[in-house]
Amino acid sequence: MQVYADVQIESQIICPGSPPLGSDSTVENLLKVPALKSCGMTGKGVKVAIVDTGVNMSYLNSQGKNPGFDAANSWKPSSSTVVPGSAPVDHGTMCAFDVCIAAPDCTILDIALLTTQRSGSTVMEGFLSDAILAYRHLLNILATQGRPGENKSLVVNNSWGMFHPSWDYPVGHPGNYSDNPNHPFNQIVHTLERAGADILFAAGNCGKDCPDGRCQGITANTIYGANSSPYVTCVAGVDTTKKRVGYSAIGPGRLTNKKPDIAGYTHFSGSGVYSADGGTSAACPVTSGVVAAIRTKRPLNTSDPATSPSAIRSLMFSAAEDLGPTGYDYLHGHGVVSTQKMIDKICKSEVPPICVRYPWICQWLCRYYPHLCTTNGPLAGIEPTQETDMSSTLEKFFENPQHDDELILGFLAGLLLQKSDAVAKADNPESGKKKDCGCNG
Ligand SMILES: [Ca+2]
Repeated sequence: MQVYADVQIESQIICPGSPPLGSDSTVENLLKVPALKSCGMTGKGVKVAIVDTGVNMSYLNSQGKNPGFDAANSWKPSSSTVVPGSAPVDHGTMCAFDVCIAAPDCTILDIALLTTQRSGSTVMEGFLSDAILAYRHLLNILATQGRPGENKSLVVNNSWGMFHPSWDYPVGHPGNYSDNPNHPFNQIVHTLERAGADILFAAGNCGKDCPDGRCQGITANTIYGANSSPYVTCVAGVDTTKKRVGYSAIGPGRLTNKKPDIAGYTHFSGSGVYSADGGTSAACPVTSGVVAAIRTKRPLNTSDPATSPSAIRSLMFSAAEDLGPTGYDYLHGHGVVSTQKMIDKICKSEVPPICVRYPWICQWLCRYYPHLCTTNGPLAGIEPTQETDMSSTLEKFFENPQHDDELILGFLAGLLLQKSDAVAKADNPESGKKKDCGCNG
């Protein structure tokens, strides 16, 4: 019986090789993607760099994902033969697919760093030399003056990390990466964040319940180097029932204690690249997609601190749904990524409450006063009604005697505005022209 009970417990936790649990549609529902979309949070105009094995855009299209592709700003290491955007279907294509769950209209930059052939004295050394070049390239993109009105936001997805301390110089060695904030790659990560990029890293797959084989049994303090930088969002993994997957790395992190920061959904059937979009490798781009969706409405403006990467991180962390022990914990960070509070904060707060409750009142206002509904107007984002006859709307209004005072006042205000405008036009048909005061002969 004891053995049976153990098997039952084991079967409830997702491990490497477990079958997928749920699909990308499940994740779409969990992230309230339709609500994001109706608010215009689709990632449109937002660049998302997939720092990975390369992306295959036509495969993404065949899977129903049609993000933009920025070939000019894509990049590959000099030792690589991959063609950005046309890479063999692999890990990077899975990541791009998962970004598109919450940000279907984003623009993908293929940064094919993981195809590097460069070697060094340690597993990490040669790789990190190219990682620095990749990040320098991303810095140049942020430094380039965009067109007026262009969304300058850049989200950087990193579903990679080192698996074992033997891949690195020992802690204390001047070349050490894992614990050394002064390592040039850790430094450039900070520089890129200061320049305005939202950088996300996977927490890694060395969680103690069922670590990836490459962890070689090391499951404590496995969030190494940039994955644990204070300037990035470090993403743990939960399944589509919000249960932590057994391989998701547990904090604390090496460079900063409180890692991971947040959990993303993983181990679902999605891109079709593998049987499951798994690992913290999938949790990370799912979360990057949410950041890209936010950035549609909160584009980077380097002179506005409310749009800084740290402000976006705070927003994400405060909106997360707490899991496990109350408050921040080393298994889930602040909890699983959640969009509801962001939808409330970013979408609804931009619109007066009366318009949220009774959109048609404001749609009529926009019909008569389009200037109220332009980008900077108090009713920005509301589309004017296409109706020409208000009487049916009026009838509908009076058919319901249950209206509260707020609604009645709002409705009256709308009618009065319409009325006063009509009166002004009738009284002075020339009001649109410059008046002749007759005072200067
Ligand atoms: Ca918690």
